[in-house]
Amino acid sequence: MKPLWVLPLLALLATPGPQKKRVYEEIDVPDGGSITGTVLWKGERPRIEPFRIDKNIETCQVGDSPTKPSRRLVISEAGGVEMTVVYLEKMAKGKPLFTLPKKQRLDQKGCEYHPRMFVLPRKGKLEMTTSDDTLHNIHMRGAAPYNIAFPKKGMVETRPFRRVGIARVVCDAGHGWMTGYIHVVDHPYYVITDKEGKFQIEDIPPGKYTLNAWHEGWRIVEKDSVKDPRTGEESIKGYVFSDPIVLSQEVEVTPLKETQVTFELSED
Ligand SMILES: [Cu+2]
Repeated sequence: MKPLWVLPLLALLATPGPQKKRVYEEIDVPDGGSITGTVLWKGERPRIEPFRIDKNIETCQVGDSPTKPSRRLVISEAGGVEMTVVYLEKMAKGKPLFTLPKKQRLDQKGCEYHPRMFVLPRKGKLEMTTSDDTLHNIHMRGAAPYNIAFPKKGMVETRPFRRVGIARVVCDAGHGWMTGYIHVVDHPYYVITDKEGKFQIEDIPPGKYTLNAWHEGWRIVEKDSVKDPRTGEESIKGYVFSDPIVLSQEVEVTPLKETQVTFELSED
């Protein structure tokens, strides 16, 4: 019979260690296929209320009206939905991660983020700047913790991104409509739909996959407003928007062929 002290030791050895992190493997993809498609709006187009500008009107205003059209849901004339992130789920291997640009740039111009939606590879860097002579800040929540004030036009700050996930960006300087999304990713099979809602993912190892389309959501759920005690005037500091929407479908990628896919986004 084994001495009693051996038993806990054996139990310890039998216990699986901490879950091994899935590591994306970079390989050659000589027979890769591609997926092309469109994200389309289905049904009646929602009327989206423009944002009221109640601070720094001279910098933030476009045209004559002190409002800003919402950029959260942009539908082309033909019905394509811009700025939707289309990606393959759980990729184990494929083309190199840094086929996505490793260093990217985020500008603040006319009180908007440019671009307001992008995909950054993990361990990539973001150079942030401002073209406005107005105080802004880049305040991130989620996959990155940065909160950087930009009081001076032309100033530049660069930061690394190590965590995979979505970093939501807002400006707390009285520009509640300023929102952006940084998708920090660990594989390169991510694209963003263009103005016509179109996308293309290339060099995919043949096989069956789940393809997702992520949209930020466009409804305003709540307005965070403050009242000036002297004038009684109300100004909006920020908004709470409806949750992002993820559409999924199964796709099969065959060697050197193009697979066509359509996603339909709607009000319900
Ligand atoms: Cu701002």
